[in-house]
Amino acid sequence: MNKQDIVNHLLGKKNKKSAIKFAEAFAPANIALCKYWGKRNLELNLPYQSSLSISLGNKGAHTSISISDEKRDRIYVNGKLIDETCNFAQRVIAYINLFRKKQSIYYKIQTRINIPIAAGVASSACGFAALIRALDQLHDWKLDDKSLSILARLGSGSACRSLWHGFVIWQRGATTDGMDSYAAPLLVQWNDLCIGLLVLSKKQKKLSSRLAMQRTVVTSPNYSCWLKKVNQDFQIIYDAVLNKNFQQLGQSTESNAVTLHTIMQTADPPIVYSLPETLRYIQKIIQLRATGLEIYFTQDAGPNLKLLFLKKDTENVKKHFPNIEVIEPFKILYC
Ligand code: 2P0
Repeated sequence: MNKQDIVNHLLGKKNKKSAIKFAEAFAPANIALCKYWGKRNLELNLPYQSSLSISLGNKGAHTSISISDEKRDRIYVNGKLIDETCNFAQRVIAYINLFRKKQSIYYKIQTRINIPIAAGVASSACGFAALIRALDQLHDWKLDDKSLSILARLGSGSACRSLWHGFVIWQRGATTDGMDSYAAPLLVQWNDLCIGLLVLSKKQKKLSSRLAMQRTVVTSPNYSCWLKKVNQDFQIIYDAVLNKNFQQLGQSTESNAVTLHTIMQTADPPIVYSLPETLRYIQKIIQLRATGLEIYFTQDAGPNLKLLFLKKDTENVKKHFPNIEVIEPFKILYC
């Protein structure tokens, strides 16, 4: 099955004409605590391993979509019209083409993203998740959560986890069509848990996650070590979340991220997302922990860091990291 077959299968006869002209949806960004890195199917974004994430509350993508009178799609990000020949626009257009039975329908898509774009803070994940929710509403498909997650995955792997707040698990699945590879929320409310966004660079990364993960799979002699490690970490992190064991969560999340970046560096050519500041801050975090401040970090496909700590330590964390943005994932302000 290819992407189009999956879409046709899930939409079935639902692709009725839109009754409404405008829809909007929000999807939170998510940070993987146990990370997805490597695909067993490149087209369908099917992962080798399951992953577990935490969503970032009100940080994410707010997307509106309407049927356009123009004979072309128009995509705006944070108010700016995106050149339709650029990679990002091409990716979005290729995605919406999957849902466009009649080629004569064109869309105006406006997205507001309140996190740095393409800097390892999961902007594509929340972007595709908000887009599929908005499309679902516009066309009144009323898709179930599983179908929405599978369709979000076709846009970007980690997007399948961005449909919910709180902790989310993406089960790798086993079938070749990926109909069993989708995400679902974990019903755990952990009010004391905080995430600190430490943005060290807002520059767009030069190497996409997509290319980086494929290079790692194909060229790193240590990729099999990553698979073994992520399998172990998944269980430990899952248990830590269920038991609200912060030390276990922090240690394993950090170890998972450090291993990922170490393995990436063994790809050929090596993949290095860290900047000198990244390493400087990692050393600072380790030193502060040695003095008794319970903070841990994780890092995605970019130089920025995300800190994990408990609410009681917020003031202390802010004192040591004045530029940090503190997010309480379970304190969600609906606006
Ligand atoms: C994750 N990342 O689990 C991992 C950790 C980055 C580091 O998923 O090719 O944009 O669209 O499936 O989802 C980023 O990769 O890649 C990512 P595609 P995606 O969050």
